[in-house]
Amino acid sequence: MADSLFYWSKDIATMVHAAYVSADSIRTLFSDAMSRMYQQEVPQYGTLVQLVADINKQVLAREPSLHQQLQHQDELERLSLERHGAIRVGTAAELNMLRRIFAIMGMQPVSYYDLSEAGVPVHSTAFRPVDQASLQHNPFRIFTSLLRLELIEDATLRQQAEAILAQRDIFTAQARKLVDLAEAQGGLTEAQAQEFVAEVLETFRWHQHATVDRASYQALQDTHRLIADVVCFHGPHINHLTPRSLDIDAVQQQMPAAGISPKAVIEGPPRRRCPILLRQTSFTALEEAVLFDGEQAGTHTARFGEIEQRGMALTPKGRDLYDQLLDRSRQAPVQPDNVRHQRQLAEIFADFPDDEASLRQQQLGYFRYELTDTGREQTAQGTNANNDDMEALIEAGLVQASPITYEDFLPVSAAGIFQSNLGNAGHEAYGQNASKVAFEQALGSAVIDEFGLYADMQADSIQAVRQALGA
Ligand code: OOG
Ligand code: NI
Repeated sequence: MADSLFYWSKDIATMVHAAYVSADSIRTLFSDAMSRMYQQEVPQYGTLVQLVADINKQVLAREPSLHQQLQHQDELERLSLERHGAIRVGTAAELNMLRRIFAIMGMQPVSYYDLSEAGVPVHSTAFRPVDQASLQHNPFRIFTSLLRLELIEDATLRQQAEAILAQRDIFTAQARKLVDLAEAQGGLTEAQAQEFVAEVLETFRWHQHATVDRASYQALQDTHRLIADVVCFHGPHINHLTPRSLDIDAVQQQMPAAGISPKAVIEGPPRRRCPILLRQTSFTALEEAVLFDGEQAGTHTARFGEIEQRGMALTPKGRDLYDQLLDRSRQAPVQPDNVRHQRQLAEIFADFPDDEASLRQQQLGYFRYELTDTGREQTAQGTNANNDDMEALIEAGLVQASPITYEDFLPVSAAGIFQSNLGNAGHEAYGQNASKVAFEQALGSAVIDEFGLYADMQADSIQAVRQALGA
């Protein structure tokens, strides 16, 4: 009740100030600016974007039905644009401020990911739009990781890292002012939004100057390469951006010819008739010139490019099955290349139903239900279908169901992406270390449960169908 009152009053505030731009359009300003900056900073990423766009075009040309479907969903224009990026921060205060910044862009923290189990000393969330209209408008999200200094065993090094982090402010003074302003007045005007995005962009920019001397960098680097990346720079440089591919296998295969070196395998489920969850691949991080204290020249490896292909969101039951099969595949022999890895994966995933009817009837995936043209005609004529069983209505041709797209991330895949960029200097698991409570404390709010979001979307669509049918 208190919550709904709060939102209600905020809505009113935004209505009164019609001069404020929507959070959705601020997010688009931001994702466009990030894309421009990153292509400039990492030219190889620009090459990847071009390759993805070319292959997307080929796929659309050879699959007219997909072309039509994407056109119907208004997806063509944004097709090859970024879907997500990632950053890593060092302190609770940094994470907390990011939450406030992303909220202004309509991005909420969804899900908790523990990567310590995979030997990466971070835990993470994804800031993303949560409602259908905003996702449709621009689904851009940021996978955000918080370094867990408590996992550094060497106490001296841990204190040193803490001290270095305590000295930096990754936000500009003006960005802080504009966040306060946006919160106080309930929005930003067009000019304020432009300035806000320009100021926030500074946080994600690459800094060639490290904050430490070479020896300190090396000591942190030797503990874990990720720790050096988070601790030794002025800000949490965006470490990758990720456009959407319609044929990730083709991009993986064609990367070398475009002069890009892909990671060994595509993460996630295999190629399927009914795609599920998320498939990802990336090019390995580049070695870039940096200057340590005293202008000592050196290099640092952090930034890369990634692509993703999304499928349907799975229910907890579907996700359990996915996790089981993925586990089985991780126990199988490591394959020497992606083609053989994918073949093995496909064999193991033969146990995962691959037609929409089974996925629906076994409640493995989430679907959006709507009336068919026939269904709409019948309701227009006032015929009440006195059946509210969706499967029966589908059978009768009155209702159709389409998969709800998965908008989140996969911890095992994320760990695979991290690790492909940590070179040989991987780290063993930190043991069972998930600490959602500590993460939420740092964040300053709870993370939203992803399953709840999909379940609500499905339930809302069913409710709308029932209402239309007068059931
Ligand atoms: C984040 C890696 C995870 C994804 O797409 O799963 C990620 C990072 O390297 O900081 O972005
Ligand atoms: Ni990513």
